[in-house]
Amino acid sequence: MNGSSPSLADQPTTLSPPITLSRDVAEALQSHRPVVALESTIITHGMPFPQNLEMARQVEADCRAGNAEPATIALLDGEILVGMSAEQLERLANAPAPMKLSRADLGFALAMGRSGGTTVSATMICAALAGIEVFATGGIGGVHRDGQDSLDISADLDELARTAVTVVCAGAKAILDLPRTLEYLETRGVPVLGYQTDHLPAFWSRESPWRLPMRADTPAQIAAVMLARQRLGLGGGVLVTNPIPADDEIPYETMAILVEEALQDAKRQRVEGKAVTPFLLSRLLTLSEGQSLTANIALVRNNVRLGAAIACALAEKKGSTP
Ligand code: PSU
Ligand code: MN
Repeated sequence: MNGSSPSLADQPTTLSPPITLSRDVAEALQSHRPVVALESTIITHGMPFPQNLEMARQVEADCRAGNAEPATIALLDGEILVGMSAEQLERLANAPAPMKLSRADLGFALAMGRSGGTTVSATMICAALAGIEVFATGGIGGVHRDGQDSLDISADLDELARTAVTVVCAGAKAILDLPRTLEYLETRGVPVLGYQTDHLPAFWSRESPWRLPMRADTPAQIAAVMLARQRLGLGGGVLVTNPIPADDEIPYETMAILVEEALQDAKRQRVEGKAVTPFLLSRLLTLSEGQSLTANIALVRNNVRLGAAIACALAEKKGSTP
C-alpha cells in the first residue's frame, strides 16, 4: 500500500460499542430518566416456554409501573440488543438452540452471528456499555458446592468485582455454597447489601443462616451507596439482596431436600461447565412439580420493582426529574 492512496479497508475504524439500543431505551438514557437492565439467560435457560416469555413481558410491565424504562438485554443473530421489541422477545424465547452467554462468550457470539441469553456477567457488561447503572435479576451464580475442588465459580462474581453496575437479586440458590460465595465476594471487594434484612436471602426462602455485612432499608440509601462509591472511584458493582415476598416463600428445609437430589443427579450424569446451573434449575423445576417456578417469577418481579425504585432514587439524587 506504500505510496498508493488508501483503500476503504485502510480507513481508520471508529470504535464504538457494538450495541443496539431500542428507541425507548435510547430516549430514556438521553433524557436521564431511570432505566433498569434485565437479563435473558433466565428466558433462554432458566425457565420453560411459555412461562419464560410471560415472565419477560410481565417484568417489563412491572418496571414501567415503577417509572423506569426496562432494558432487556440479549443477542439475536450477533446483534447485542439493549431493549427489545415484543417480536424480538418472542424470537428469543423460541430460539431453537440459544447460547448461554457470559463474559467469555460475548466476543465469539458477536463474531459468529449467534443468538443467546446473557447471564448476569454478560448483562452487566452490556448495561455498562450502554450507561445503565441498575440491573435486576432473579438469582446470581456463585461458588458451587465442592467449588474448592472443581473451581466452578460463576463468572458473575468476578464481573461484580470489575463492572460498575448495581445488581438486585434474591440472594443465591442453595445449589451453591452460600458462605463461600459471600467470602469470595468479600475478597474481591464487592459490597453485599441486605435490603431490609440482616441475613442473606436464599432465593425461594427469605432467610439463610448467614449474616450480611451491610444493610439498607430504602432505595435512596442504596442510591447513596452507589454515588459514594463513584466519588471514591472504586469501580466494580454493588450486590443488593432482596428477600422473596413472604406470601411466595418456600421453606428452606423443603427446598433443601430437592436441592440435594438435583445435585446427586448432576453428579451421576457428570454434568459440567456452563451446563451445571441450567441442569440444576430444570431438575428443581421438575422435582418441585412447578412450585419453584411460581416462587421464581414472584421474586424476579419483586426485584424488578426494587430495581426501578433504586433507579428512580438515583435519578433524583443526580438532580434530574424521574
Ligand atoms: N441462578 C438462578 N437462575 C438463573 C441463573 C442463576 O437462580 O437463571 C442464571 C443467571 O443468568 C446467572 C447464570 O448469571 O445462571 C449463572 O450461570 P453459571 O453458574 O454457569 O455462571
Ligand atoms: Mn460454572
